[in-house]
Amino acid sequence: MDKNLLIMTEMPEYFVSLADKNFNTYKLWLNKNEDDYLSEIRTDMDAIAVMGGYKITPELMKSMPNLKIIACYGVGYDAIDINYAKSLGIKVTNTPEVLNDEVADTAIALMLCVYKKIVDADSFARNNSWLNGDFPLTKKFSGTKLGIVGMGRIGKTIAKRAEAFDCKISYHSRNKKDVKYKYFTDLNQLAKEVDTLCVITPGGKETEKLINKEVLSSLGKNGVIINVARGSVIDQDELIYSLENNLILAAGLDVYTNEPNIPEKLINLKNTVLLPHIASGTVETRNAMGQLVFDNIKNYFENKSLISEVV
Ligand code: NAP
Ligand code: 8YV
Repeated sequence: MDKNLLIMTEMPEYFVSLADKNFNTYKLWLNKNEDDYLSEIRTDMDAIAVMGGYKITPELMKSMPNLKIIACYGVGYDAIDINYAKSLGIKVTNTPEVLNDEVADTAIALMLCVYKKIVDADSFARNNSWLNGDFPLTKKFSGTKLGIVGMGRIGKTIAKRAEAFDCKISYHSRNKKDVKYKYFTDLNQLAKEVDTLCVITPGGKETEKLINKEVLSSLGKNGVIINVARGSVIDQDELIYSLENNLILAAGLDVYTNEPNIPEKLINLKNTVLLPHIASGTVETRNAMGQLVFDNIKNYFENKSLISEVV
């Protein structure tokens, strides 16, 4: 297809090879001077493919007069100025559903790692500390009270898994959902009620610092925070303060406010399990996401309906 696709960021090989076979591809990240390269090609670009965290600003969109579609390699599209794209008639697509299992698996893995101190126990075994005595007893996860903040596609998938652990599940979102779990309109009330608060809302202005000092204090000294949403959803400074002062028990985090930077203080804490934003990061799931990114772009240029347009 004689269309020009700008790939902004390094992407899994599966997608890149599909794109190479079907479009004229322009790979921004391979260029030493990205600004010079962009100025050279920008007016000819018909489409953009981009990893979730990369900002697509109004200035960039405005500088590309032929741009018709931005395909985001992720379900969260908070880094793209959607309203501005709409105002220019540029379509935006994302990758919902295909990563639900993966992200839910990661959320549960974080819960188990936090409660059962799996990462510490691994280090303990490797450095032969066992020779000096047994690993300290940990905390049972099965049967605990789990509060899910954001009962959407992934939230429901997390709940399904947590049911198998006999967790008592409740949730908060702006609207009540058609699910059997207990609904809390008030996030603070939910935090007071549960052992673990698992955050899986979208990012962006609407949810910025939704988990604030008050919510952390409601969760209390035995409470655990799991964040597989976006770093922006939690007030990171307040989270660090609460962890340092044992105002909450522990946190399992996949996301941070200024990725890929993780604050030194979080790294040094003993009551955190930290992942480098890998919740959807398996070959199988990233390939499925890549296929969806590709199919959306292809459909657009074949005048077929988009599979997952952000509306
Ligand atoms: P979704 O189906 O749209 O679900 C989002 C949920 O959040 C809905 O239940 C929504 O319900 C709720 N929500 C939205 N705004 C809210 C607010 N201000 N306060 C409380 N609840 C709010 O999205 P999804 O597919 O499950 O994905 C959720 C997010 O997970 C993505 O947007 C992305 O940021 C993140 N994610 C992270 C990773 C990772 O690698 N760590 C991977 C995939 C996704 P209401 O509209 O009723 O409030
Ligand atoms: C991706 C994500 O790792 O889907 C999302 O919202 O955060 C992750 O699946 C990220 O978008 C990078 O492409």
